[in-house]
Amino acid sequence: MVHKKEFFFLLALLLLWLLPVYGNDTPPQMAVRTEVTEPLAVPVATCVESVSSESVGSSSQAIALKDPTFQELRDFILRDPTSRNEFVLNQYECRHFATEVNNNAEAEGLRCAFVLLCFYRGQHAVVAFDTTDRGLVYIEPQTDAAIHPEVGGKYQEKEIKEILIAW
Ligand SMILES: [Ca+2]
Repeated sequence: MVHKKEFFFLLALLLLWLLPVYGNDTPPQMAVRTEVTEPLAVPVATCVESVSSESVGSSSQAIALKDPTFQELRDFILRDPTSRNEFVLNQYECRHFATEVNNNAEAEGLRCAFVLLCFYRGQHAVVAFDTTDRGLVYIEPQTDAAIHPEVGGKYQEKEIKEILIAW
């Protein structure tokens, strides 16, 4: 009898000791799993949402803009008043001419690029259009002239190191 009692007592103790161990062991594992899956799921969902909403915005903008023919570019640039603005040092310079032509062209639905001709010292801002019949045409927005800048070539007597085009 004593042996049986002791046996059951020990068995009960053992069960009491084991149960909390198992009880404690499983929830942290589950908690770790949920912690791992949840952060993964959330950014993916956020990315999909933000990408789709951004692409809707940019694609609807892209539809509104078109590449001009050379004639359409010519008509626009001769009509555009930007080149009549006065160059004012440190106030209204090449980058302002280029920005204004870019914005005026796109307000009329013509896709226009802001272009930086980078020299070894300094830069010069112009614009460009990807014409449907003559390809990429660079325009000097201070004079409305079509120009032909090339890397390694010269513009206003400075060697062009790099041409950056932002559409
Ligand atoms: Ca643009």
